[in-house]
Amino acid sequence: MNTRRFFLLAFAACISSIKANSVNVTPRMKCDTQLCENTPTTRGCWGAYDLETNYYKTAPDTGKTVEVWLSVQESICNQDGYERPCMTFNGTMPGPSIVADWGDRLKVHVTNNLKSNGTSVHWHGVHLRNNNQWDGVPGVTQCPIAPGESLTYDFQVTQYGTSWYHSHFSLQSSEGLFGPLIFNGPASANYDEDLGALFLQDWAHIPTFVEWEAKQKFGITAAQSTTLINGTNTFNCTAEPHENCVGGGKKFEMVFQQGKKYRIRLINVALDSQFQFSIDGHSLTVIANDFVPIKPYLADSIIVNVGQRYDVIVEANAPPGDYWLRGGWVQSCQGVANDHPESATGIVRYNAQSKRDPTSISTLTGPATCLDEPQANLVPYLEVDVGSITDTTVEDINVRLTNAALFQWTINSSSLVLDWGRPTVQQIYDKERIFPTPYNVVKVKKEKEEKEEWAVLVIENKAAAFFGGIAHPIHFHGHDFWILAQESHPWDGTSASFQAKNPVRRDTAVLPAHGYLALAFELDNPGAWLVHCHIAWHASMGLALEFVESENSIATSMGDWKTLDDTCKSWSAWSRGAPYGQGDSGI
Ligand SMILES: *[C@@H]1O[C@H](CO)[C@@H](O)[C@H](O)[C@H]1NC(C)=O
Ligand SMILES: *[C@@H]1O[C@H](CO)[C@@H](O)[C@H](O)[C@H]1NC(C)=O
Ligand SMILES: *[C@@H]1O[C@H](CO)[C@@H](O)[C@H](O)[C@H]1NC(C)=O
Ligand SMILES: *[C@@H]1O[C@H](CO)[C@@H](O)[C@H](O)[C@H]1NC(C)=O
Ligand SMILES: *[C@@H]1O[C@H](CO)[C@@H](O)[C@H](O)[C@H]1NC(C)=O
Ligand SMILES: [Cu+2]
Repeated sequence: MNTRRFFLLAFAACISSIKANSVNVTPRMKCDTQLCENTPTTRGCWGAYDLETNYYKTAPDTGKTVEVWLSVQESICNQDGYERPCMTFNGTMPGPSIVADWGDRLKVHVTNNLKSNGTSVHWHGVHLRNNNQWDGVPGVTQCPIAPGESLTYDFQVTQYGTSWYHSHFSLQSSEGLFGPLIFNGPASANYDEDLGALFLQDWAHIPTFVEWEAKQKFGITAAQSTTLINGTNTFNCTAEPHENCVGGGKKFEMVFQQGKKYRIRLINVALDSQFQFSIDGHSLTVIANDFVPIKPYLADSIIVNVGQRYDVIVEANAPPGDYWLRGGWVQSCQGVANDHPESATGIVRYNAQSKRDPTSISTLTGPATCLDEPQANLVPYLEVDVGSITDTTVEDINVRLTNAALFQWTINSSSLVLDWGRPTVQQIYDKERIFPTPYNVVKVKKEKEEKEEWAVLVIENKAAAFFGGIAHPIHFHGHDFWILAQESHPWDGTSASFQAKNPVRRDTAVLPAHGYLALAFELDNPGAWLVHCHIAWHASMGLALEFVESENSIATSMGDWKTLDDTCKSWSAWSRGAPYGQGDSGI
């Protein structure tokens, strides 16, 4: 594109963003300044916008719509040479990449082609400003999509960076229902090529719904069978023969060209595993955590907890050869050993024709405790301080056994259980003011509508020592959070430890064992937003709450009620004769 045409296009986009900004925020007037194109040497640029743009307050509107069709279906997966039934988007795991530009509108038509499960799709980390009904949580923002039915998710992309979409229906995402969700935008360091998503994943050789039966009874049992790197790996059938172990798995491979800088988007989509990512002989320049660009820092390896993303740049500056890429299990998070820790590898080659196994070695040691990357490293590029706090919620996490001797996680003694057929937003629309206790609803609202106000959630990890090794990756819907404190010791009940000046900001962070996590978020998005542990077993065992934010504004901020009703009617008709009942919290 020539410069003049680019200028005109960007200028038009800039003007239209002032008129038609659906984020309901003040657009940034940058139209008069020099426009700057995003190139390998100017990655901070984005036309009339850039890395300095406060994306919580303003966003481009490209006028462009990206439309995608997804089929949710039963499949047979052979990711590592071991065949098993699974569930996929369009027959592949990971599912198709969804890629849009910052400021695009995204329309995703989802059809449920499963025989015996409902489904829903969640856009992990996406704010969905004033668009709560597209958050994809059955029992909170919608009824499940019944088999044979379709639902169109439709929202504006106001953020940029790396994430994933996944089913939020029970344990389905661990059955294979996830895929890359990439929003192009500026970056805080330069690179030549974007290699896209790189998924870190654990994988069992039996269906998750079967495993679940045992998990509920015994709590912590063995880890998943193996790990996959971007959906693929090998498995040794000689060591564990089985008729389904048919072979054909292969290692993930990536080809580097000497001297080039590559952007890789790491995403942990595991059921319950934390990974340490590294590439032998190479260092990583970390440029973003979740959807938040950070001041670049250099690392030999990076710890990625479930639901988290890190964008890294790797320079191909090692002597040409073959190198192991590692996504090893963090044993201090696991509590139990994985049988094949050495197998969590892929290969980086400098010569695409090479077939050799690398001989490179790693001298890295795993961390002794289950934590996030050091807070001091994760400095947001766009500096935003926490504003005036008008609401504080304190919640204690614990674990208990039900009368049927099944494990449940609790938040202030209440374990989440949703009714898929009666989502929170529908109750709000029907003006029910009191929600069922197991919905774990916490109401938050502003004192003065016109003011900027913030809320705080302090989560204390009170689980007894027997379960005490366990940290929980806590994920927020509808918001980024600002980490006021993240400590491995009990909270003193005061704000003395809180850091409000441009603290770490993201949408998924670890609640340390025996410790606490204090999170601030701006009250700028009316809706029913789930907050939950992203370990799938724990979410199924009820480790979640819902913020009902600015309740009186929710109905008006969500235009389309007919779709919600239609989805619920179809679900209600189908579920009466459904072969299976709800076997967990619902999420
Ligand atoms: C997914 O499959 C449907 C048909 O089932 C097809 O129409 C659609 O284009 C596919 N989507 C993608 C992203 O490949
Ligand atoms: C979903 O389908 C699986 C079989 O694939 C079954 O085990 C599970 O019980 C079903 N869950 C619900 C709630 O329908
Ligand atoms: C990982 O697989 C996805 C397709 O699922 C692909 O788009 C992406 O480029 C792969 N990642 C890398 C780093 O090669
Ligand atoms: C697979 O397992 C068998 C039996 O334990 C062992 O002899 C063999 O070396 C293993 N193969 C590989 C490639 O690790
Ligand atoms: C949860 O329990 C703690 C400790 O008893 C209490 O201080 C807090 O107010 C409770 N939180 C809610 C939302 O009820
Ligand atoms: Cu958890």
